[in-house]
Amino acid sequence: MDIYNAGVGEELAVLRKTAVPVTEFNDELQKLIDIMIESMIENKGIGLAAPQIGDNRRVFVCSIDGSEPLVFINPEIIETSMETWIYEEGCLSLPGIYADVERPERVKVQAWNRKGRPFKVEADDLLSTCIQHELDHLNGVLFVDYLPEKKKLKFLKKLEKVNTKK
Ligand code: GNR
Ligand code: NI
Repeated sequence: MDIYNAGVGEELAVLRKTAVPVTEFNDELQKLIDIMIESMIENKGIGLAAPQIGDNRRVFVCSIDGSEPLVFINPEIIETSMETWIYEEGCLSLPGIYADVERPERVKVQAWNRKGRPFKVEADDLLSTCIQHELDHLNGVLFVDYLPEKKKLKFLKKLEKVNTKK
């Protein structure tokens, strides 16, 4: 499955949309989740959000260490730490672009799993960053949005250039 690229106009438009809550936990949702997990693994990502494969539902998957992926449906951050953590982020939708991003070090998230069961997780460091990065995707936010405007525009222009050459 191809990952949507922020350097392609129509794909960026999809990545910029706010995703909509899941209302039906049916077989079709299970298929979407399986495709997302496959795509994440195939592309060696530690997370993947549905808009990155062109689906507008509030779903993301995460596996920071190759263990059984966590599936988050309709996630909400219910607590964030005052302390922050800086990590050099990348994004499958922004290939070749990496930058330090400062985010809360710890988050508590409430979501539903693929069976439709509610759960809560407390995450820190890399898992916390990954969860926040993926939740941003569901709100149309990309990690470059946290950079100074000039730097952000430079990166987005670079991506556009790479993609018009193809
Ligand atoms: O694979 C990914 N690595 C990563 C590294 C630092 C911070 C966030 C991420 S998520 C990213 C996969 C992706 O684009 N998910 O949306
Ligand atoms: Ni991403």
